[in-house]
Amino acid sequence: TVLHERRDGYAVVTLNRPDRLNAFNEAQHLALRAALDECAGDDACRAVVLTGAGRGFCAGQDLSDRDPAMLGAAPDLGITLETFYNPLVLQLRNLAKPVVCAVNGVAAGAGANIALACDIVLAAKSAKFIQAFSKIGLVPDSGGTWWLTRHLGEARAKALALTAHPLSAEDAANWGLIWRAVEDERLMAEAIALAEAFARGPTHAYALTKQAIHAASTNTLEEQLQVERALQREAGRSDDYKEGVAAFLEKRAPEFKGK
Ligand code: LHQ
Repeated sequence: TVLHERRDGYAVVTLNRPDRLNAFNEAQHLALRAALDECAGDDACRAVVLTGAGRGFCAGQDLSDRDPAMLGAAPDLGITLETFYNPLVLQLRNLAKPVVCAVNGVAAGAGANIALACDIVLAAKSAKFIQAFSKIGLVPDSGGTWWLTRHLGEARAKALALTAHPLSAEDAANWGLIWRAVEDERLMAEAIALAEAFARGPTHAYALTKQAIHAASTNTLEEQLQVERALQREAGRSDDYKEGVAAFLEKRAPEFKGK
């Protein structure tokens, strides 16, 4: 259900249920969580690319899954979120290395919002982002209401959520929901180029940068300046900072170790 390729300095993790557009069942959740846990714990892995096999990225929850929490007269979807989706969103967000999402095709429901939980989202021009939830009588989950509102503002967030309008990759990029829309045939090359660059980068400083930007969402300027002070103090003690300055002064490329 998930392919996990370990490459030189980074990992490529591929959702792999293409006949279901990589919709999530329990097995795919567990396999993705295990792959990301391994990436998190492996110092040799300094960036992650997340993508999907086949023509879709991810169609969200597999609506034919037999998860007991989803069955019966009064299914408890809260249990499904609490058990699987919420931890996944936080795992992606809190991973102490950059996560690049290569959205290769349609990203619907929780599939769209899991893409948005990644640090840098590249999408193939043919891909679409669909907040499909309202079509089946649900509420956007997996952070959807948070990402849409933060990135786009309430007007566009509400329209996307209430209408389930399929947002093109180019509109998503122009609106600031994702980093870039790229030609379909260039998608993986561009995602890999980013991961390769991150794999040679100051991994610890990247992790601190993620933390700082996440904190900014809810902080005042005064609070955020304090966050930056604390994180910069930590970055300033790293080997990579020493190396970065030395390389600059010696007019050579830095050799970051990620620490
Ligand atoms: C699927 C699915 C799918 C199963 C395509 N499941 N088979 C959280 C907690 C608990 C419960 C509920 O949900 C959540 C979060 C959520 O994610 S809710 C939202 C769930 N996702 C959706 O509602 C999206 C459903 N899919 C679609 O609307 C379409 O498939 C999209 C727009 C994604 C793609 O349309 P097409 O390109 O026309 O493809 P298709 O519909 O023909 O799909 C291809 C196959 O994949 C097809 O199977 P088949 O056997 O006919 O070839 C679909 O049944 C299957 N598939 N999504 N979520």
